[in-house]
Amino acid sequence: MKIGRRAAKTDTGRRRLRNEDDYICEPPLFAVADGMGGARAGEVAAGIAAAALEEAGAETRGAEGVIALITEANRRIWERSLADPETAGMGAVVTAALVDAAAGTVAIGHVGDSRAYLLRNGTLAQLTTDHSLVAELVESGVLTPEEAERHPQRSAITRALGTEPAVDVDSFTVAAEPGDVFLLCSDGLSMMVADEDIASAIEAADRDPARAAEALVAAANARGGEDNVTVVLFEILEGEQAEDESPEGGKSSEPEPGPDPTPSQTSEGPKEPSGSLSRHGAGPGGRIAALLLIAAVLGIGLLGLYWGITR
Ligand SMILES: [Mn+2]
Repeated sequence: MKIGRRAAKTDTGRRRLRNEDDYICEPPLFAVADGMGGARAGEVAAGIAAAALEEAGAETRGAEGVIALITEANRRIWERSLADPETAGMGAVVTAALVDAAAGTVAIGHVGDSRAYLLRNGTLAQLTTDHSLVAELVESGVLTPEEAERHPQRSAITRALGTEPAVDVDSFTVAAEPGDVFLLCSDGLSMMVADEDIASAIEAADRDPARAAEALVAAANARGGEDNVTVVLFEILEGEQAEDESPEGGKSSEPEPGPDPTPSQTSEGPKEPSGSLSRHGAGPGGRIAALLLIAAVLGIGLLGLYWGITR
C-alpha cells in the first residue's frame, strides 16, 4: 500500500476571533492539534505540539513511535508553561496518524477530543474515543450518544497535553486497505457536523481529500461554525510508496490528479499559517482598491483637462 492524495484545511470558524488549531500534513505523519488557554496561549500550545510532532525522524514508526512523539509534545508544552507565566495552564489536544507503508498499517495516537475517522467501503467509523466528560458518561451509560451531542458540557475534556508533567496517550494500529480514506479533525468539525453528514460530504467529493476538506469546513461553518475547524485527510492506495517519496514527500510530490481538475483553495503540502485561507488573486478588497485608483487617476486627468480649457 501507499499514501495517495492528501489535503488539510483549517478555518477560524464564524464565532472565534483566533484560530488555535494547528495541523501536520507531511506523509507519513498527519495530525491535528487544538489549543486551549488564555490570551494566545492556546495557539502557543497547539504550535508547540505540531512542531514537536514534525520532528519525527524516518525511524519513528508504529504505535510506540506515535506515543513517543505525543509524550515529547506534552513535555515541551508543560515546560514552556512553567517557564512563561503568560502561558500558565495552557494545553492542547492532539490526534496523530503515522503511516507505515511497508507494514501496511496506520498507527493512531491521541489525547483529548480531536478525532480520527476511517471511511471504508462507504462506512465511516470513529476510530478514537474522546477523552471528554460526555464520552465517559456515555461509556458508563449515564447519557445516550444523542444526549451527549446536545450536552452543555460536551466540550469539557478529561485529558490534554501540557497540563501535567506526564500524559496518558491512547494508541492503536489499524491495518490499512486500498481505498481507505482517513480523516483527522478537531472538535470544531465533529461538534457541528454529524458522522453521517461527514461521510456523505467525503463521498460527494468523490473521496478527493482536497475537495472533501473544503466541503467539511464549509459544512461546519454552515451549521454555525462555533469553533475553529481543522481537517486532515489522506487516502490509501494499492502499490508501493515511490523511493523518492521521503517522509517529507508531501512537499515535493504532487497529489495524483483527481477526476475534477478545478483548482482548490485547500492547502496541500507546505502549510499555510494557521487560520489563513489561501485565496488566489486580489480578492474583493483588492479589486475595490484598483477601481478607486483608476477613478482617482481619471478624476485628476479630467481636472487637468478642465484647468487647461478654462485658462
Ligand atoms: Mn476546538
